[in-house]
Amino acid sequence: MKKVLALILSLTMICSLAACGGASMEGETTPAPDTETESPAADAEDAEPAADADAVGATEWVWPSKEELHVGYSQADLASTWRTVESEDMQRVADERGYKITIVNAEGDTEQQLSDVESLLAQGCNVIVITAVDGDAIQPALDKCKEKGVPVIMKARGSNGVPGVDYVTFFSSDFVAEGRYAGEWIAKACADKETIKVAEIQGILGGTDVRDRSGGFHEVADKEGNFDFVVEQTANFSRTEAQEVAANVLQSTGGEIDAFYCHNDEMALGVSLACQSAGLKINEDVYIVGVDGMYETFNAIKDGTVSATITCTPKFAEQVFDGIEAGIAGETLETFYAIEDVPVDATNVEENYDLGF
Ligand code: GYE
Repeated sequence: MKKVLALILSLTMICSLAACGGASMEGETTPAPDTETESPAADAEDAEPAADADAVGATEWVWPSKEELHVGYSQADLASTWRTVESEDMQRVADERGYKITIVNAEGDTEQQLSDVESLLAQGCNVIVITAVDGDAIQPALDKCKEKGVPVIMKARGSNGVPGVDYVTFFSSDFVAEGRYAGEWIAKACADKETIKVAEIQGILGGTDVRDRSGGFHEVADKEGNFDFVVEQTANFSRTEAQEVAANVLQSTGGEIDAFYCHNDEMALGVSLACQSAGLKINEDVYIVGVDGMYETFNAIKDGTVSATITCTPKFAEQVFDGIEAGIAGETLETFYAIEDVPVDATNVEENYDLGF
């Protein structure tokens, strides 16, 4: 019970990395673990926002009353456990707090997502939450909401637009930090190697998660100076695709890979199968690092078939609804609320097991 409580508390610890002392949702925030990071995008090479709200002029958002609140949630896809849990969590919290919510699924299609947002507006949704398929392609949908002053909250896959202007705020893990954690874990595990041969298996291209998980990882690689990227390829967050990609990489390199960095756990589990079929011993011949913290991955870490993962919980609808309620109450929201992540490997999997999903 204590553990469960600790988990709930740790998941409730969110913070604006930009200004922990500034306007905030009362009682909900705590200092960020990495205060050097200003936004999830700030440290990725190409992630600088084009402008900021002060320069462009902040949008006047029209918040509904609590009684009239009708949230429209545009989910990017439901292709993974992560996304399914994310949507269920949004529905659950809306139900528990007695708010109306309409959830739509773009099935990974950017055009579909634009018409999804239009249809949510047409149905009278007065706060829109978006998990963007693509950080650029979502812009016309943001413009539609802006025209009406309908507040938009980005969730888990962001927008490349300007916070405060194109959308109100972004609730998410800090994907740059996740990439850094993965890079640091691999650098440490391979400390005895002159050159570290790395395969980076990426998620669905176009998402800010992929851009920043890659950006943070490459930041560490550049600093270390001995990462040799044998392959950088997408497997679309899919276990079966990752298994195929890894099988090909292992074949073409004769198994000469020191570490696979996978942008999610599904892919790490697929890569693990490919490595096992190729007769490689995980944690001896090759390291496999994922991101997400699925129970299945935690179990694989215990079995020694995955080396490590960085947690990235899909369950933070509570914080998103706290943000909506704060907006309704007239509070000024920060432009980014980070959900904390933890690197997990065989040394700390037991104590962090409850973070799984
Ligand atoms: O890591 C992955 C999912 O955007 C944070 O998308 C999310 C990622 C998550 O499909 O498993």
